[in-house]
Amino acid sequence: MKKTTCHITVILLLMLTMGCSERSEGQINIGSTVVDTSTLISDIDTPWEILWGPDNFLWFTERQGTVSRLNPANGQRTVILTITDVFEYGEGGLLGMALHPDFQTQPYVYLVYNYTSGSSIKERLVRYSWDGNSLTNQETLIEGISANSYHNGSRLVFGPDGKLYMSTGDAGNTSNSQNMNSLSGKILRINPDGTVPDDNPFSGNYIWTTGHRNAQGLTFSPDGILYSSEHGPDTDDELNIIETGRNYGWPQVAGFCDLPAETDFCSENNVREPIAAWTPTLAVAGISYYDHPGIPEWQHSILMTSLKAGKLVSLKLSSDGMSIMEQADWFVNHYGRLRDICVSPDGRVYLAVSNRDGRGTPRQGDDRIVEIRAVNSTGISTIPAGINTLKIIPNPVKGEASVYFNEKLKATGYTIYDQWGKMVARDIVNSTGFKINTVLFNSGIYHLKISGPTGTVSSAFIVP
Ligand SMILES: [Ca+2]
Repeated sequence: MKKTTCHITVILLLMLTMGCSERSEGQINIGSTVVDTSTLISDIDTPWEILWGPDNFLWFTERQGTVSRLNPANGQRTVILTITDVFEYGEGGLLGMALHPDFQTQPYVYLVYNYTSGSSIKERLVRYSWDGNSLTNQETLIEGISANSYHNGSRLVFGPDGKLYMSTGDAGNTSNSQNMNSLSGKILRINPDGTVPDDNPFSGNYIWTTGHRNAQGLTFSPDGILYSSEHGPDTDDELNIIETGRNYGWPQVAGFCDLPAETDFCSENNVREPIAAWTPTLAVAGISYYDHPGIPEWQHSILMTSLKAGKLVSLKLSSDGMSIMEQADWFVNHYGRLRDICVSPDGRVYLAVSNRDGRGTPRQGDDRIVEIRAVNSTGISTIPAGINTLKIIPNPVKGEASVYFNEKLKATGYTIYDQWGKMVARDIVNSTGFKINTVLFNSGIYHLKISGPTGTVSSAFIVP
């Protein structure tokens, strides 16, 4: 099999200049887009998973066993769970997290962590319930997965099919990856209640794909393509497209099927080659699909963090999402080791810095979560100027709507009143655009008021 398309152009850009917003630590150019960079929270310890919650807060895990909720407006952090039997050792500990996609009616939080059983290290997938203040009622969904002090995966992500996807590492035993009786070295597909989906490729088995070494990045594109980053051995870090029932080759294959010893195995075992591979390795970790006009240069790209290489990599996808057209590197050696990434609905990017993970050199304030934000968010720029501008799109509102207002308002919060003047919703505002959700509203006319230091703007909307 020949090497698949991977035309990569490396562009190194890092031009730090004077910042201008309140907490800005500097600006850089992403192509022609100027972004502010700032530290949202510092002095945390090995943040492993960061995600944007449906409550418009950031949620993150730290490897030692804590789950926190972080206010993106002011960096205020609340610890909502400490798991006491987490075994943090080497690369292991509390790892991935995902929130149920229908969180409003099914407020479940899924977590993966390592623990000890006798003298061995294991991995389990658990589910907690969010009660509005803390995570309660741990339920074990899968346990006893072989783990080790290294190669434990484990990223979690929900797919558009409502199923939970989980990566596992080979646990330092390369024979696990091709062993259909082992859940290690795989990507698993799981029902939200922890059972095996009826339509998995291997009947009665969680296994979705085989032949993985240690995948620590998972993200879906809006087209439903599942991408995964994977740590290679001393060569061949990979970016893969995860396809039902395919074999990703480890330990017989690293990177592309390009060595004589690899090609036979690849053709005999339906091996899916990566869409990109890197030698020397970068130590690739969390990935996110970026699709927002805020930073147009990153639209339709996979943004990939790296630990050893200490940089953010943007990978521009082809229109069908099946190959990579261009690579660019950002923040090279600027923050140090980068473990994970997430994107807010208004196009801000958050990076989890991981210099306290035992492999890095902590700097003052480490570890931290960094925010990257376009100075002129294009989420608002299409709205005509004028501080009284307030748009609710669409209106009437069935379910979710986007709210746009002038950034000069410097809004800090919004309130929604029903037609009798009763307050039905309120929240903080931390950007120049946000979403409202009316799923739980009765039919009627409502008024949205947005307030800031310069005044209040309001607009009516209809829930049919
Ligand atoms: Ca190879």
